Amino acid sequence: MFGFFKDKFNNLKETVSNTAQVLVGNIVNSVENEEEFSEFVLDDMEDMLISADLGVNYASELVDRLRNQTKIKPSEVKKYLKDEFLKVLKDAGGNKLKYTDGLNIYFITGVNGAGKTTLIGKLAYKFKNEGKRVLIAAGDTFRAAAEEQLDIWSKRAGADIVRRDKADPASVVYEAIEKASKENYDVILVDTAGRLQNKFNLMEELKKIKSVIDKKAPDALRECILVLDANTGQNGLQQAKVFTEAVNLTSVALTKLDGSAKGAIILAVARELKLPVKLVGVGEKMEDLKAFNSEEFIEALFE
Ligand SMILES: Nc1nc2c(ncn2[C@@H]2O[C@H](COP(=O)(O)OP(=O)(O)O)[C@@H](O)[C@H]2O)c(=O)[nH]1
Ligand SMILES: [Mg+2]
Repeated sequence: MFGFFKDKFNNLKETVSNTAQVLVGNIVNSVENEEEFSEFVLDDMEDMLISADLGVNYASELVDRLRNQTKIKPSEVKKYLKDEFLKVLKDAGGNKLKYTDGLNIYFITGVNGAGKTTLIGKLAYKFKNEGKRVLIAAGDTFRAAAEEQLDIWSKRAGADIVRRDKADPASVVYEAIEKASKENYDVILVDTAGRLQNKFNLMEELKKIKSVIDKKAPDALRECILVLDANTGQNGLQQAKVFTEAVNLTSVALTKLDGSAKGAIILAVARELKLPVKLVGVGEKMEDLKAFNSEEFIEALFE
C-alpha cells in the first residue's frame, strides 16, 4: 500500500521535474539568500517566471506583491510561491472529471497535434476498465487518416465507434447519441477536428456539434475538454481563448507533460481562464493518463 503511493508520487515528481527546475528551483536558488527584495532581485525573478511560461501578466503580479513590503522575506520565497500556486489552482475549480449514472458526453477539442485522438483512446480504455459501455464518435471527418487512427484506438480499448467517412461531424454526433440512447451506453467520447488555419469554419463546426448535443441529449452530463500540448506554453493560452469563445469549456487536459519544462501553463490556464486541469497525458500509450490533482502537483513541484 505504502509502496504504491510512494511510486505514484515519484512518478509524478519525475514527470514535472523539468518544470520544477525552471519554475521553482532556479528562482528559489537565486532569491532565498538575498537580504531583501531589491529591484535587481525582483527583475531577475520576473524574468525567470516569464521564461518558465507563467505568462507576463501573472509574473509581474507575483513580483509586484513582493515590492515595498516587509512581511515576506526572500528566505520565504519558496513558501510564497507554493501558497500562491496552490490557491490559483484551487480557485479554478475541482479536478475531478465529472461522471453520472446517466449518459456522459465528453466533447474533446483542441488544435491539430495537441493529442485529442490519443486522449480519447486513453479515456476509452479508462472507462472500459471501469466496466462502462463506451461509444466513440469520429467527429474529425476532415483528415482522411483521423478516423482510421480513431478506429485503431477504439479496437485497442475495446470501445465501439460511430464513423461515417467525410460526413458532417454534427451528423456523426447525432447518430452516436441515437445509438447511445437506444443501446444504453454510459459514455460518448466525441473527437473533433482541430485545423486552426480556418478558424471561422472550425468554430462554426464545433458550435454546431455542441448544439446537436444540447438538443439531442439535454439531460446528459457534458464535459467539454480542451486538449493542450504542454510544450506550446503561452501559445496554448491563446488557443484556449479561441476555443472558450466558441464552446463552453469546462476543463483542460494537458498532454505531453512527460519531459516538458512548460508545465507552468497549468497555472496560467487556471488563473487566466479559470479552467481546472483534470487530466494529464504523460506518454503515448493507452495507460499514460493521470487524473490531475492540485495538491499532488504542487507537492511534486515544491518537494
Ligand atoms: N509524449 C507524449 N506524446 C503524446 C501524448 N499525447 C499525444 N501524444 C502524441 O502526439 C501526437 C499527436 O496526437 P493526436 O492524438 O493524433 O493529436 P490530435 O491531432 O489532437 O488528435 C501523436 O504522435 C501522439 O502519440 C502525451 O501525453 N505524451
Ligand atoms: Mg485527431
